[in-house]
Amino acid sequence: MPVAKAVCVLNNAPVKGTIFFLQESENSPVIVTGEIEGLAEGNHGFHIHEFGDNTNGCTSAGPHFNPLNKEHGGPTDTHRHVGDLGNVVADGSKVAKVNITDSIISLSGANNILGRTLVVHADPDDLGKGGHELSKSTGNAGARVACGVIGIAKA
Ligand SMILES: [Cu+2]
Ligand SMILES: [Zn+2]
Repeated sequence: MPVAKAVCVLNNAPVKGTIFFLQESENSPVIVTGEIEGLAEGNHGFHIHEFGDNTNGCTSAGPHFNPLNKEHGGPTDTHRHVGDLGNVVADGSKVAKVNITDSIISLSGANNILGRTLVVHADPDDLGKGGHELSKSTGNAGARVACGVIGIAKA
């Protein structure tokens, strides 16, 4: 597989941003970069959800992308959903700079995220460790404040 590139536009005022995905070859990690503005200062859950369906807003994206049927976790945990990318952190100017390298998501094969939805949440993802009834399914990250379908990027 040659270099694969994907892109996701988030646009749900005041939350706006563009996130890029780059994978050098089939078995390389995916490098996730970009910037999101309009977020309250602090941590915000950042996940790939199963469906690329926004017919009823971000709700239609369904649960976290979880082809291996595992419990929710943090990006470095063995037990995680494929879609679990942890948190992005917004600074005092409401901007989150994203720079994540992840070896579980892919732009091809069984863990392919193309055509699925990237979601940014209102609250921090507790990475499965918060002891809340939702910790092991969603990280208790709260409302979906912005989302977008991940598409093939122009080379
Ligand atoms: Cu999510
Ligand atoms: Zn999850």
